[in-house]
Amino acid sequence: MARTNVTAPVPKSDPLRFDALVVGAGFSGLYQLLCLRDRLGLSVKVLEAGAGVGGTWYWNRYPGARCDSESHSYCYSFSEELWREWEWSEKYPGPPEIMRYLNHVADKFDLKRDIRFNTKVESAHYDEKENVWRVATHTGDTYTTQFLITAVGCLSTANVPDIPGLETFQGKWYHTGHWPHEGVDFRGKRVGQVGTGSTGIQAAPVIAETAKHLTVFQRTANYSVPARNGPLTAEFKQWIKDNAEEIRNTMHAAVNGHPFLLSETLALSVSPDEREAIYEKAWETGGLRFRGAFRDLVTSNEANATAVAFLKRKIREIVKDPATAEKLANIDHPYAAKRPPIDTDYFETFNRDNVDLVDIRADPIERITPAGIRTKSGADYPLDILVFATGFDGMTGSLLKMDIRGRDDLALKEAWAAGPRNYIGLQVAGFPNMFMVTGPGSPSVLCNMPVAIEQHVEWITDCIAHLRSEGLTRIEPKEEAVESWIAQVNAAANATVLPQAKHSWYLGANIPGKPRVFMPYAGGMAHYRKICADVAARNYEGFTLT
Ligand code: NA7
Repeated sequence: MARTNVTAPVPKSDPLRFDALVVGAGFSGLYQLLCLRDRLGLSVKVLEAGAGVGGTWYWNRYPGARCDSESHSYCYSFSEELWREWEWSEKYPGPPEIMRYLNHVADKFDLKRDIRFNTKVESAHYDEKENVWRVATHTGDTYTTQFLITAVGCLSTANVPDIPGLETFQGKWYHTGHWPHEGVDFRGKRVGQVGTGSTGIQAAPVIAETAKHLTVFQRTANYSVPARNGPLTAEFKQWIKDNAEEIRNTMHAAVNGHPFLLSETLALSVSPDEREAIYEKAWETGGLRFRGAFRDLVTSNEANATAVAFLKRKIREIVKDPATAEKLANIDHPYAAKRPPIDTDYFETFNRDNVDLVDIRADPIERITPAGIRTKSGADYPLDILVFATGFDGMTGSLLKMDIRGRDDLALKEAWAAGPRNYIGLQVAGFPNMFMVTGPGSPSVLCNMPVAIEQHVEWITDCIAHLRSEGLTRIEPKEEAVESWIAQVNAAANATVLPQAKHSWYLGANIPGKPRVFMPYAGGMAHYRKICADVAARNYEGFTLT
């Protein structure tokens, strides 16, 4: 990628005028700032709602929170020096360690001086006459910028369900995505947890350790594979340092950007006994590597059914009470069709005396009362603390929360009324010079995020460098290119089992009224990387450059 200065920064007569404005200071925003400021020499400002760097990790400090990518792959790979000097302590680090890493990166590259914290972007309007974006914040400032880059993350707008009576609840309630930084003391408390996605599956075992009683309210039963977390050995840490290139190449060749490749074996090409042995080994290895046990687990329903049978059997073996085991194993979707959680003692938690499971698909929550939760059957669950592990308005929520308007005052909300539409996941027709990092239409959440982020940030940086070196000032996609990309996104999804999970945030199904569209690009990160590189190599085919 381009690493030299191609233009001088604009004169700083207006302190709120920049070449590029980046929204968000998580993994994406930090690297985007570094690339545009230090490699291209642009004037750049990052606007961040939180009081510090970290993005999703800044907000998600709930009990049990951990990364589900292996730590040595959940980091930047652009700097050999950074790679060698940083040491992860565990296989799956939690927010404090990831925050330390991101602060280390921000300090090492002197990024914080160009980030304005505690600043929420409220609107971004394109001014066609001047070819600039005007970006207004909640503090009353209006910034002007040529390039607008949204680095807002895919899972940052918390979904607090609209359950009648919440305002009458006499206890305390929290959403895992906005966890108090000082923590929550569960000792002696009756806790209710709504939600059994990746977050709920991580939180329940830790809450149960100190709470007097925990009631888990489950709407959709979920698979989970043991994470098998643990400290990294000195030998492994050295191996990471010495094999940076190889690890990076593997991540770039892998379908999902993880540091391992899928098996070449098809699930039904081996005997039942062999298959069982492979699944047992994958279960022992744990983590997302389980998904790589066979090459066709997410592309063939028959192959997937073998994983489903294995994982449901594991639940029934672990959970001692047969009625609870049945509720937990009553899973309605193929394995990995929803983001597959990994856990530490999730199913084991239901063997504790202080933990109960309530199936709210069979007996839905009717309302929240001052004393707790009441279900349709009239059952009352008295609670002191209510934890919503109910996920996010994923992928589009944080973009649509801002009032983004492109050419002719077209609101992004309107342009996306029937679901997100863009070209190669990077740009929307009618919204010139606006780029999205890991937005819908790109592999994003189906991928180990830092790999997807580095690819997008570097592509955007190269694109802006190209525009400036060619004396061009504007780029936006052609409508027919968008149309063709949407067809490719749909075709890629339909070639997998992923759209078969009806209750999935990949489809927007968790948010009432949200259009049901499969949002991420499921054709694989390696393939996607090539598509983006080819588009750039063919002089930004599908875009109009002026
Ligand atoms: P998820 O995966 O969206 O899970 C949210 C959970 O909350 C899931 O079990 C939902 O059930 C449940 N939920 C959502 N709304 C309700 C209402 N109204 N009533 C009852 N239950 C509800 O979010 P997570 O935070 O766990 O994980 C998000 C990502 O973060 C994850 O994929 C990783 O990438 C990291 P449902 O399945 O919708 O029936």
